[in-house]
Amino acid sequence: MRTDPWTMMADKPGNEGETNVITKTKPKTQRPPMYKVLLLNDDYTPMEFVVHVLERFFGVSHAQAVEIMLTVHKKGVAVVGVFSYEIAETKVAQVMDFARRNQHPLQCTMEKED
Ligand code: TYC
Repeated sequence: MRTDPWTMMADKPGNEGETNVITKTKPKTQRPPMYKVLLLNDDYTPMEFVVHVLERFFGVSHAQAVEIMLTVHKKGVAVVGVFSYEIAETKVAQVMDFARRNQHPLQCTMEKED
């Protein structure tokens, strides 16, 4: 014997004249929030150091690294990547630690994507 809602709700003796409405609710697939990793300009960190950081921690080519570095240099800030919270946190910590160990004031932060 069938017991699925479509069969149960079907017009038949005992269900005469009733309106059969079944709403299928689509399960909302919710994505985890993503975080932008930002690199900030300063007057002291050498350009080559920033380029090296971008190649080393963000896996970009030398040409891309130079391009991003120059964007930060000219505009003051640039998004260098978008990651899950944990990955973004790790990238920021790696950059900040590497800059500090090399005595450069380079700043890297993260920001939740809208
Ligand atoms: N403005 C620095 C300089 O002229 C270079 C620089 C670029 C520093 C990007 C930080 O995130 C930065 N040496």
